Amino acid sequence: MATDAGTAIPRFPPGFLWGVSTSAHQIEGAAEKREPSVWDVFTAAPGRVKDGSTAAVACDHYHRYREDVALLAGLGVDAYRFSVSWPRVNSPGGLDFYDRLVDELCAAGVRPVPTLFHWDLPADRDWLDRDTAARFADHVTVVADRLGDRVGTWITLNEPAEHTLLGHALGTHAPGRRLLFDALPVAHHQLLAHGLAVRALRAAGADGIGIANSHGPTWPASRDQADLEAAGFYDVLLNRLFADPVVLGAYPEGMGDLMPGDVESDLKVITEPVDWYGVNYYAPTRVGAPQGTAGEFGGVPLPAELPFSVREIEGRPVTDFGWPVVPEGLTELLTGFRDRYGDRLPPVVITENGCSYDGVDDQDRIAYLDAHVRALHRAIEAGVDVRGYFVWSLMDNFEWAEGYARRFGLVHVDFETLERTPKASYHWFRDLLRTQRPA
Ligand code: GBH
Repeated sequence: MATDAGTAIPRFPPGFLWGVSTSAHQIEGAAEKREPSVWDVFTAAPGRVKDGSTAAVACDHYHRYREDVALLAGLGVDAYRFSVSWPRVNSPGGLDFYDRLVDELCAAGVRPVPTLFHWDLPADRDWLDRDTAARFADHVTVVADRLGDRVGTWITLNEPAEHTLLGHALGTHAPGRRLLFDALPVAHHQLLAHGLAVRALRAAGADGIGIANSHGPTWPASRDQADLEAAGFYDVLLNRLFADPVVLGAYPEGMGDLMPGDVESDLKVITEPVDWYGVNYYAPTRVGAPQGTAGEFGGVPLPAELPFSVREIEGRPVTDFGWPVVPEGLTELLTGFRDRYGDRLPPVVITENGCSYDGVDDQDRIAYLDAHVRALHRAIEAGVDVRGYFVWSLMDNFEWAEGYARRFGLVHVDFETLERTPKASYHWFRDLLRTQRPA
């Protein structure tokens, strides 16, 4: 795979931001010190998470954040993307934790990049309610007022597409609803929440605002009309439905009619200008017309009644999760974005990229990351304005419906002892960052 291995990774532009990502529910633990989230309710029911686990303790980052910030400092990253748990902020003293974390990061010379929603909605809220968008903006104001003196870079939402699809359309993530296309209001209300959050952050004096959307190229299964149409529809649902409203202030054709409320006036909020656009990239998806089975989305079986089917991408290595390794998909995605959105596309930051593999001597993860960093550089050479790259994830953590079985970390976590052990990929990334810095 890594055909360039051995030659040095090219130099990225000056000021390029190198970082790693995590999210609150996946690492913090200390569940007793926060209000419940939809994920606590979801994982309490049997059969929802593969290994039957919950995130009650997870990596116990809540108590071990100093050790984790030391790992970040040892890695030499410019920035750390974490998320602020809304249910924790709702609990007495909850915001104090993020206050301490931000202080620790600043003292270590690591830029804090908080995400204000990464799927752990307070258990008494619901994205089917329009009001949740306004309540989210209130939460954002509370956090910005407290952390804004030290935080200059903000992310409103993480992957509203996945939260809609997995949480509300297919039911394999919290809150576990299986609404299929009736889940679309969840997408609209999150996008509205994003726009209101941008306004709340500006009102609190913030700049450096972005969103982290999940994207990947859609590859038609063939040139047949039926496959092209099915792939086009999939691309609308997973990519354009979340990028077009933010970047262009419009839904893809036909989709606005399916959304609730005064969509035209909401779009003016949703397209409130951002300073940069975050892309989480894992793999492309090959899509064709419906057939007997609809295939899988990230390991989740899709219902056969969908108007498309996901096909296997053959001839590629796959990660432990079964996702194909396609680094050039990242170049293709970014040049495609530039071609589609032109001057309206804000500078791009890769807010997540990574893979699940077991083991501490994780040469396969090094090969994946090496190839994707090179693919990213090719997009920059092709003229795409990319300003940063964040690896998912700093450490192994609670991988949602997969529990602790999938390991994405640069740092290994023993979930019995909670001991952290840097993997080979941690040392590889540290060395890459050293060579990227001016001497
Ligand atoms: C992200 O989700 C989340 O933000 C993060 O919390 C999570 O831990 C991380 O990624 C790892 O899962 O089946 O080959 O077509 C990304 C989830 C990634 C799921 C791409 C679907 C399709 C791959 N998506 N995946 S494939």
